[in-house]
Parts: sequence; structure tokens; C-alpha cells
Amino acid sequence: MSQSDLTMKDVTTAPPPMLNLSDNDKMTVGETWPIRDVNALFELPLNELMFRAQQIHRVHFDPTEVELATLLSIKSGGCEEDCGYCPQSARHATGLVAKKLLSTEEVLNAARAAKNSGATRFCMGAAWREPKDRDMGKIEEMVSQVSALGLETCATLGMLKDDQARRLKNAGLDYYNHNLDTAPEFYGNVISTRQYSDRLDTLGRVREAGLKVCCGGIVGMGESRLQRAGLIAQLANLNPYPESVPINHLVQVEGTPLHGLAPLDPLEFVRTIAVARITMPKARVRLSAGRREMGDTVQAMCFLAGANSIFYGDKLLTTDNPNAAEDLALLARLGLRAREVA
Ligand code: SAM
Ligand code: DTB
Ligand code: SF4
Repeated sequence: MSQSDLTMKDVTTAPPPMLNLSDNDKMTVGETWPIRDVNALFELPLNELMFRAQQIHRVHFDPTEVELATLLSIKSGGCEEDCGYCPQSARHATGLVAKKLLSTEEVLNAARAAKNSGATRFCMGAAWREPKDRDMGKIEEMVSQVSALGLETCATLGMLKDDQARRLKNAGLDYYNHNLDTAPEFYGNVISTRQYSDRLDTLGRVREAGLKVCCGGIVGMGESRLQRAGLIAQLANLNPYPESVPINHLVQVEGTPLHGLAPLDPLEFVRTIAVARITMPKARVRLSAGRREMGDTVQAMCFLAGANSIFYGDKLLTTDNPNAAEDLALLARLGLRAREVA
């Protein structure tokens, strides 16, 4: 039957194709997702895509629960890399003042405040291409002391060597965040100072060291829908796929090469969240950068699409995030509750 043969009755009464949950059960860690299948998800009618994402979400998670993770920039600015989206690259004139590595006490004060305001996860980010061995002792101290506060720990420090990944694991680090950022085909438009394969190599070392992987990307950098599907396919085909998948909306910062791009249709961002949820059913899908610019309604749609983690606190790394009171009000408005136990 062609589209034009459909009567109004067919359209209104035909049940949506149901997701077979036994298929979902087969979607175990490591099964591959061809790009065309991922793209086909993007192409679904929005309500069908959302329905499928919600079905999968509630098989693995309480759909009313959202994780609160607080970010802290432990070393800001002055980075030698040329990532086109990033305000912290020394190559972009963003006016950001570079700072040296924070002291362990400064990090612990921020971690205590995060815990007191309800966060269960604390992510420490450094504007480095890679950590220097001379900084590792201090990072280990920060990780072990934040962990001792009863917070889940995450760090994002750039590329890692084998022994650095092992040292972080031994210090008590739970997650390492290292993003693929975009599809391999689009990557060269955004970054030239390190290769996609370098990122995959670091992810392999992180996994090998026994750390949980937090890996995602950025949407709204001028990539096509197929390239968004390419990013999700890369993530979903990691074996195993990441435990934690941050989906960032580009925050356009004046002075960065990506500032001034035409805005992405917000529903395309929502679709990306839904496709991440379907293809990585057990992952925590993190509604990451860009929430301040998004407004409550788009965020609500992201939660409906299966996002179940947010960055919580007035700042991301260097840019603004909704403040804690705004976020608690949003969760209350939506009848969602913060995850309580780390
Ligand atoms: N320097 C380390 C690295 O690049 O791996 C760690 C910190 S880096 C800032 C972590 C991630 O933040 C990047 O991979 C990117 O996905 C995200 N990010 C940075 N600037 C952003 C922006 N303007 N909008 C959205 N996400 C951004
Ligand atoms: C991730 O994927 N997003 C966070 C976290 N991992 C480190 C960082 C977002 C940074 C947004 C720009 C800034 O604040 O500098
Ligand atoms: Fe440096 Fe990371 Fe920013 Fe790239 S994303 S410029 S590596 S801080």
C-alpha cells in the first residue's frame, strides 16, 4: 500500500509498530549498530521515536529519576589544542583568563558544596591536551579525597597513557570522560591537533584500566543529520558501549570559530537524545551543555526522550549553566526527582 492509499481511518487507528522487548533484551553490550539503522531512527516520526525511547528507558531505569552531577574546572584555559567549539583553547580569543591547577582543598570545598546541594557525582575537568606526569600525584589526591566524601568521581583530563589510566583507577576514580565529539567524517572540520584515532586509543586505555567510560559528543556544530547518526553509531558500537553518554548542545562562545553558526532545530537535539537512549539502553544519557539556552520545554522533551542525568550547578566548566534553584524548580515542575544514592 502506498502512502496515498492510506485512508484517514488507517492513520488514526493503526497502532504504532510496537517495540519487541525481547529484541531489546538482545541488544546487549557490544552488538553493532550500522549507521543506516541509526539514521532510520532519526528519520522516524517524532512521536514514534519518543515512544520507542521511552519504552527502552523504563526497562532499565526509573523514568522519574535524574542524576545530578556537578562539574568543576580544576585547570582552566590556556589549552594548546584547537577544538573549534572550545572557549579554553589558547588559540581562540575568547577573553578567558588561564588559571593554574586548583589546590586539593579548593576542589574538596567545591565537592562538599556539591554534595550538600544534592549532587551524587562530581566531575573534574582540566583544559589539557593530556595530563603531565608531574600533575598526576595531585590529581590522584583530589580523586581519592572526593571519593572519600561519598561522591561518584569523574575526571576529564584529555588523552591518557596506560599507566595514567591505571593510576586514576587505583586512586578511586569511577568514570573517565573523553568525548568522540562528532562523527569521524565531520571531525576534521572542528579539530586538527589530534585525531579521532587518538580519542579511540584513550578510550581503550580507560576501559583496559577498569574505569567506567563517559563518552559522548556535541550537537549543533554544523554537522548533518547523517553525521549525528554517525556519532551515535560510533558510540553505540564501542564494545562495550559507554556507561555514560553526555550529549552536549554546542554553547556558542564569542571568539571561537564555531560562534555565529545557524542554530540547530531544538527537536533535532531531542531526537539525538532519543536515538542515544535506544541504541545504548543501559547508559546514563546525560543532557549536558547548552541547557541554559534551551529553556524548560526542550529540556522536558529531552527527559521524555530518555535523558537521565544533568550537570547541576551555576557553571559548566567556563560557561553558565542554570542555577541549582532553577533546576530543582524544573524537576519539581516535571514531577522528576533527583537520584539519591551514589
Ligand atoms: N581537555 C579535555 C578534553 O578535551 O578531552 C577535557 C575537557 S573538554 C572541555 C571536555 C568536553 O567538553 C569536550 O570534549 C566537549 O565535548 C565539551 N565542550 C567543550 N566546549 C564546549 C562547548 N562550547 N559547547 C559544548 N560542549 C563543549
Ligand atoms: C561533557 O561532555 N560536557 C562537559 C563535561 N563533559 C566535561 C563540559 C561542557 C563544557 C561546556 C563549555 C564550558 O563550560 O567551557
Ligand atoms: Fe583543550 Fe579540551 Fe578545550 Fe580541546 S576541548 S581546547 S583539548 S580544553
